[in-house]
Amino acid sequence: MKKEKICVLGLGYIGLPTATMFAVSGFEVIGVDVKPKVVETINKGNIHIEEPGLEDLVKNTVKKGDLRANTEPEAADVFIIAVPTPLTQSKGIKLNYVRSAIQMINPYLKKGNLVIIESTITPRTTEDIILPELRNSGLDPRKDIYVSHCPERVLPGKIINELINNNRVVGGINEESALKSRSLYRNFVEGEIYITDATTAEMVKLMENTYRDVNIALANELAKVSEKVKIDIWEAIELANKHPRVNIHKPGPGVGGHCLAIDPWFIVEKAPEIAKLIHLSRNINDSMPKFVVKNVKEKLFGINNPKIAILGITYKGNVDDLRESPVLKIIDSFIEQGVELGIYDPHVNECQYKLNTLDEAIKGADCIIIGTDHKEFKNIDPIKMYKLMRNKILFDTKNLLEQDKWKNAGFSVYKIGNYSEYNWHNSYGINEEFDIKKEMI
Ligand code: SAJ
Repeated sequence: MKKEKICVLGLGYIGLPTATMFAVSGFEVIGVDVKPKVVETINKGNIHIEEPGLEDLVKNTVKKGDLRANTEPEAADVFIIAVPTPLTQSKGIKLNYVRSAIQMINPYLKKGNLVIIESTITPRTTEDIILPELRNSGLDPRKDIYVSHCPERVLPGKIINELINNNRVVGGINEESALKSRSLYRNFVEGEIYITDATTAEMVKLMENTYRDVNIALANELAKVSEKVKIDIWEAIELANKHPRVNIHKPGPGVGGHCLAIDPWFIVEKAPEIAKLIHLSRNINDSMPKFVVKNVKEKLFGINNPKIAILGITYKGNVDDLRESPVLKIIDSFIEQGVELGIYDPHVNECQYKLNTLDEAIKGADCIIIGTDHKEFKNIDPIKMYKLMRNKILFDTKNLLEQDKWKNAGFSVYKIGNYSEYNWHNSYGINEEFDIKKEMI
């Protein structure tokens, strides 16, 4: 039997794993990317992004001939669009990559084809922009083809597992489109696949990331308040979350990545006069890099020509992704102020800054900032760091390191939202020891 052919446009963090999963599931898949280097890398069976488990799958499927890449699309049964939808300087949504992807597939579209938009888009984009654009193919998208918005909801670092196991929402321009899309994803999705209309699916995806962004903004605001009332916000959040209906997220240096830091703006853009909480939350999260810089400068007060070692610059732990990383804003601010920096990130090979080894970054430094919660950092030996540094200050924006271990090694340890030195249970966590001490009082 002839294999169904799928053409995936955009071979980034979502497009490439999705293309690969369809190739693994028995489809003939053509991946399209405008960057010749990406196409070349994939055709050699290699990958240009860091994602656990992906490289082996790409290698195998390319070898078998089930996945190949090109800079141009070709005729297929299904077209999946997974190109970026970035923000403009003024926080508007740039739809030009989606538009040009549709323009690229229009000459190849045939009756009966299914077109799926996976890229995150503003509510009503499928109805108001994608359908008119598809009409330029000469076909009537409501009668001749099937069209759906099927947003991806996977977490970078766990993409393969989540592609298979997460529940999905599939929104069609009509019921047939939704049903056809559901059967397609069924080939590898083991989670539930819920069907709805395209606009609801657009909104659901944005709401998920907005919920998280607003929740993190609350945590960040509470962290700032905790410094005023002199408590450790990390302990307070852990205790509040013991309540069965409370789930406060974690404070940090800000919110990065291409989802949480971006998606809420899609809603704000559509309804600026209504979406006030969402807008404010974005501003609170965007204020965190400045807050970190101010805090660290206070700790460095009186030190001449300080050097700061920044460990971890990606937007979150254990990925190589720098998109919207708040740590880059922290770095830029220190560079602007002429502060000497050592920068170390075991997951990043190349970026706009000069990267150091851990020892180079730490040597002669006065302060370490933990910017990202990479798992490797937990094994850093504070005694070794102590010997290499001039002053011994640790500012852990992610509450990653064992505070007592670093304190015992001679470090002054600070976190966001932490004034625990004022508290009588300073060296106790939320553990048995803490409960015992409480009982004694
Ligand atoms: N962060 C905090 N505090 C927290 C949790 C996260 O400051 O308590 C920060 C992280 O450090 C990071 C940012 O938020 O800078 C975003 O990280 P994340 O792990 O929450 O999310 P993403 O952007 O990697 O992936 C999200 C996921 N969405 C949800 O969990 C609702 C993922 O499922 C989506 O597929 C993805 O966005 C997307 O593509 O939209």
